[in-house]
Amino acid sequence: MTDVQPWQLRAAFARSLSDMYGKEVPAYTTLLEVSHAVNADVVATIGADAERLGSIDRVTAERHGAIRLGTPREMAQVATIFGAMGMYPVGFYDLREAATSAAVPVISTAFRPLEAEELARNPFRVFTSMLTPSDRRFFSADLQQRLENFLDAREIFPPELMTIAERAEADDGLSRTDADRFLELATAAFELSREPVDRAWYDELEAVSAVAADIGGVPSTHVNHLTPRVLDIDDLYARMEAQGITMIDDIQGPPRWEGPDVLLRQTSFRALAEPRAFRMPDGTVETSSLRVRFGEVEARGIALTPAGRAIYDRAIAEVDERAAGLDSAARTEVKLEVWRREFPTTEAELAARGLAYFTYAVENGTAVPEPIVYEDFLPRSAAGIFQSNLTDDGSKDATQEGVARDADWMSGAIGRELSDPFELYARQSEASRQEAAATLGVSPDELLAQVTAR
Ligand code: OOG
Ligand code: NI
Repeated sequence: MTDVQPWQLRAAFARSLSDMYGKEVPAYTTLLEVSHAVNADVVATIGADAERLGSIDRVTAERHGAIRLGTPREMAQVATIFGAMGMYPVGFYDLREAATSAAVPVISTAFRPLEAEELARNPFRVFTSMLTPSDRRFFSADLQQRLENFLDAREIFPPELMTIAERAEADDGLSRTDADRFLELATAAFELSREPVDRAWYDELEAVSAVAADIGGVPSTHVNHLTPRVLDIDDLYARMEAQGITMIDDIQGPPRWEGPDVLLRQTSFRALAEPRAFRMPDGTVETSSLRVRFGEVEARGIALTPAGRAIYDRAIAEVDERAAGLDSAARTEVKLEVWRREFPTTEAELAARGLAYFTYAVENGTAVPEPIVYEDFLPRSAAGIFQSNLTDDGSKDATQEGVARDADWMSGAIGRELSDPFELYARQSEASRQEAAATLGVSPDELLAQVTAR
């Protein structure tokens, strides 16, 4: 018998990380307070509609984190730690390609719960990136070798944590005592280390890429940011600026508009400079500062099907092209214009054109479509978040051939299957359609025809 189930570990871990981060990064605490105030106001203003994409309890507890690791071994270890909490790798993101200005030599996946029930219990997800030292566009053969030696020698997850995590996965939960120890060790593994940083090594990597230095320049890892969810991100942005916190120029992703919210809108405030000890080449220790942690916030919308996503990708590419060099207000205008041309203004039309995923509730003898919330990330937005928080663009030799990486490679590196986000949404939608059709005594095709005809 286990006392603590995976979802309870996940919820407790999200809380524990959030408490730790709040103590270390005061602006994060401000962000949480403002988020809660915004959410309370939205609920007070629009009532039940505010909960259309998740209960207010879920949204209030909802966070995502971001971490950055160095090696397949570290990825496999973190997969075990997250597996203990019912979180599994979903999707593949190649930020080397998505980043347009700065050198971002990483590929990523996101660990999250897979099933609707588990997501409803606690949707905690962690965007997890992994360095690509063999990519010659960023690293010479010599630097690759020294970087891999450095990474292979470090131990960021203690053996005791790994042992408990393996037990949790095998037993589908933990005893109370093990759970407490697990939470303590797992939280500590993501705290910012106070150990002195080797100045020369850090600087050498930073000249290539600030992200590479953040990952491979230090013997530990840390949470890069934790992101609460808000129901009105434009209001949040204004309130944060009013509090004197400078936000990045844009809200990434779709614009604010009159139609349904789809996918994900995100914004952040700049990395905070924090005092850090450095070991100098002559052996002395000096205090300087590093900007490695920041704050981010997001609003989530409806999950799009591949057809809907194709429209989104096209729209974003068009905005990028037409708005290059424009200021933030002008970019927003272009975005809005493209959106109004490309996206339908109602959920019903999204459903009818097969652009978004829905489940089907049976009410008064008819099926009512309900949107499925997007649980994943967006490569362009992720690259935007990475880049907007770097002080230095680093260097990338575009004449070199990049090393090929894809979902299969990542899955092999982690030693676990990577789920395809589209398949997860499609499965959830299909199961609900079958169930609603059975309840109503019609075929699933008839059900769909009835729903989309309305
Ligand atoms: C991860 C950036 C991606 C998001 O919300 O898209 C991300 C990172 O900076 O390590 O967190
Ligand atoms: Ni993020």
